[in-house]
Amino acid sequence: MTPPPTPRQDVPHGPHNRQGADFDFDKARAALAGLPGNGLNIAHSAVDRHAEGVRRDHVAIRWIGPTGTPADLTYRQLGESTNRFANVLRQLGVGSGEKVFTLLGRDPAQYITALGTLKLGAMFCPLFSVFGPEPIRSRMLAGEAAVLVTSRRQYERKIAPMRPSLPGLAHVIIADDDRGAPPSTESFWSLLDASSDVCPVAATRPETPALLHFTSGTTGIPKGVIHTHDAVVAHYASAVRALDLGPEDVFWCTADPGWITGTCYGIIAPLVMGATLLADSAEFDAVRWCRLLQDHQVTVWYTSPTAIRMMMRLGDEVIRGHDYRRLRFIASVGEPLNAEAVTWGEQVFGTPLHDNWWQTETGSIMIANQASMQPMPGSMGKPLPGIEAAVVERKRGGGIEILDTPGCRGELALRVGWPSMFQGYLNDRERYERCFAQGWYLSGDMVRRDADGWYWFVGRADDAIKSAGHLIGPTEIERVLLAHPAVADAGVFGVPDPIIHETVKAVVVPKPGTVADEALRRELHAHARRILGPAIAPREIAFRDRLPKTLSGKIMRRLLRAQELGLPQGDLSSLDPNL
Ligand code: 6R9
Repeated sequence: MTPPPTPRQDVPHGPHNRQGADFDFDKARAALAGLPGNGLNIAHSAVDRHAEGVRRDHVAIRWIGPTGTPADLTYRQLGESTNRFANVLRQLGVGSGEKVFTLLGRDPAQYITALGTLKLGAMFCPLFSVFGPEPIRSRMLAGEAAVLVTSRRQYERKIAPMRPSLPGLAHVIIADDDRGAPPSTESFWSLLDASSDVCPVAATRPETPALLHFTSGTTGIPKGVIHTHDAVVAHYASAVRALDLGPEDVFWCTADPGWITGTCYGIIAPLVMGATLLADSAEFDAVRWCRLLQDHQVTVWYTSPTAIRMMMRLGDEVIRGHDYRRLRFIASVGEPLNAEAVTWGEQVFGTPLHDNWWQTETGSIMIANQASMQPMPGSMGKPLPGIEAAVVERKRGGGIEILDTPGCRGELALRVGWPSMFQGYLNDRERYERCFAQGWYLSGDMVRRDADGWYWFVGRADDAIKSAGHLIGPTEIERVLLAHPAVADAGVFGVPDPIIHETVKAVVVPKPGTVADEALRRELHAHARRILGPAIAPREIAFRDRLPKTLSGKIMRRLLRAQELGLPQGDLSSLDPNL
């Protein structure tokens, strides 16, 4: 068994919210101040503050490599490596505001790239490494990627063939460069070794753009969500209030940094806190995860309902056979967490699960079963201090009505003005503006608020699919199916799943003269997996003669879904009767 990173005082089991119940945005902002001219920089808050202070020899990142061997990086070492990477970017001619992409997973280079990029004042944009070539290409094009840091395998399989179609991509840097970098690429660790470990942090302001994360809605184009350096104030405050995180914790956020959770809470929040973050390079494996919780003496764990339900399925004996005495707080996000999972967590881990709710657009946790509250199984919780939430109804002629009766149901809205509110959608001002009404941000999620103020998730207002935490836009998948020569039309929607919340189903209309048989189905599965990657490709494909469409020609995915699942069909007034 590996010893814990640094000797710690014993922490009591269960939440204790050491920073006090009154820790809010103002206190977090005051604690992070220190750059000249009221500047604010995420990398300064997360790294330099500690690298130059009393926590410099504390372990910042404990990385578990593919062989299971841990490697530790102290705050001082992280400070030096991120200085070096910022200098590398500067030498490559990358200017502030340019975008540095990663396609990496949980690799030390991911953390160094993220924080080095922010230190320089450039924008960090991580992509899911499970994405297939097309989602990667469309995002890099939309985001005008100047630099990509990736692995040799990802480069050879996905990037090299598409590189001619990405003329703006000036530099590709290979992180696992022990065999040297392939032609037209550079090697991460060699570049790092050759540059200085001294680098002043860029004079960014709270409103300077810092992060670009792509997310999906109903329509085809993935939305590039922009967050500023000010988001760090909310990462910090929410980590105290919703995750009960403190500097002596060993914190494990299991999310991939390609997902906003993996960046904000898998990188930024624990480092801002001065805690130790655990980074596991491997994918989900229930038994190995139990061992990691035990061996690395994880105290706070932030994971997904899908992972919890996959563990539940294995049976209590397997999960119970480990020592979780250090584990005192568990939280989850991304999909609804069913009440059974909350109770199960308490039985096997000795501490309940705390569900919380937020979105790529909100940039940090908004609604939570907070550390100071007894969790309410099945509910997403209550708004964090400084966050004003409401249940609203959109009115026909525009505008909203705020509902306030006990048990009201409607769209979840948040009062504009919290520090991590997104600054815009990349190149889409109009879409951004459509998210707001009368000083409220409209989330697109339907909720219910009970008489005691607890929020309960009802469903999404759009057609986006949530599958194992991935938010998937149906059009992105339909477009890929339509690119197949045998396909005339395609409609994609989510099918409820007890473990991963939803799976992706596609209904395909074959071209006239095409035989809709098992061979075609297999071919379409292979086609979608090759282009989209297995995480978002449809799991099920069905054939039909036609798809239900609106009078304006849009696929009625809701109706298609109802028909396929045998559910009530709802309002059919906009259905084209000729189809
Ligand atoms: C952080 C993240 C956001 C969407 C959101 C909602 C769903 C997130 C949830 C939840 C029920 C919860 N969602 N947390 N649904 N209960 N606790 O997930 O960001 O990928 O942008 O997804 O996920 O539908 O609108 P993102």
